[in-house]
Amino acid sequence: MAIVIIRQDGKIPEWKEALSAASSHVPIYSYLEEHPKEAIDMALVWKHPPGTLRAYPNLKCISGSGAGVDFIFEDKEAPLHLPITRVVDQVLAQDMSEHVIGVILAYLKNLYTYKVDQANRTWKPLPYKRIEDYTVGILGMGALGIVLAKDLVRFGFKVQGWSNSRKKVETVKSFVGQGELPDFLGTTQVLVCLLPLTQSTAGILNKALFQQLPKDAFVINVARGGHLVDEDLLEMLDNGHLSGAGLDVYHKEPLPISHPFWEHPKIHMTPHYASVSDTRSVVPQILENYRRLRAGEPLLNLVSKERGY
Ligand code: NDP
Ligand code: OXD
Repeated sequence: MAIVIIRQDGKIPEWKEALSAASSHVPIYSYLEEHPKEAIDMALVWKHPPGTLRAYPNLKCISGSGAGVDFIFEDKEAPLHLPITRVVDQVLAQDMSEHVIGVILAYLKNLYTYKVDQANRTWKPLPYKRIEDYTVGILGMGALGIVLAKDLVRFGFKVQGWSNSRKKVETVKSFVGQGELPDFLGTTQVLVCLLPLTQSTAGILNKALFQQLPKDAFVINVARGGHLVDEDLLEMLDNGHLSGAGLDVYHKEPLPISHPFWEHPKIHMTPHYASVSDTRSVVPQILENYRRLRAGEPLLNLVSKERGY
């Protein structure tokens, strides 16, 4: 019985230390060190190299160490018949909410423009926008979207959300399914994508969707690069329909240096770091799931194979 950590972002020591500190009796290994493959029953993964999970003949659970699990489904060699779990965490949700609110406020108060003006030594006061005049529409009202919606309401925004199932969040209008998407889009001035990347949501941020937003809408994608059709965004920014975009995620990460997003004046980029699993906060749910796995009890935060999230 043991857990292996598989990730390529240099954070294995941090995760190993946090897991070991919280549980002295479960052996924790990095996939890069010598370790007994037959002893591994849980793999804690984040963008693992495809195929690496095949090394573990007694694996019983794939534990994603972030909220999104699209990278697990993309690994065609992964044992997808095993239970897959993901992270649902209040700190992750709060960090995401703070990031998105920061991007929206920077847009409403012209902070992106003033940064450029400062670099050019230009003094040019601009009319700013008020929170009370803005409706934020959130695509994806799950663990992250709902926390964001509640925070935006507290700030004084009008807020609406779109999801598969109807949500009841005070003063937040709930839209469901393809049938209600046009009405949702027609009244959304700032669109935030917080959907999981699945077969039904890939490429959803496309020209047809953007055209249904009011003129001058601002788009924020903090979900996955695969949601966005890059050329469609560029076209809708350049023809003046959209006023700007805040992007945290990209088809290829790091974004290749030749990509047009880097130099686009209406695109404001961050490097997929809107919200990051905090080991202190997340480790207890990983170890609780490990205990449940060993005890044959139902796992927390199970991913649905049918829905892909
Ligand atoms: P959840 O699974 O909790 O929520 C997903 C939401 O999307 C649900 O409300 C779900 O509806 C809705 N949804 C899914 N598919 C559809 C569809 N086809 N049509 C309409 N609604 C749909 O996910 P989280 O909130 O935890 O995370 C969302 C995503 O955010 C992650 O998958 C990840 O990609 C991204 N993320 C990005 C980070 C970053 O730093 N940039 C950090 C963390 C996460 P319903 O509720 O009815 O099921
Ligand atoms: C996640 C992420 O899905 O960091 O948790 O993108």
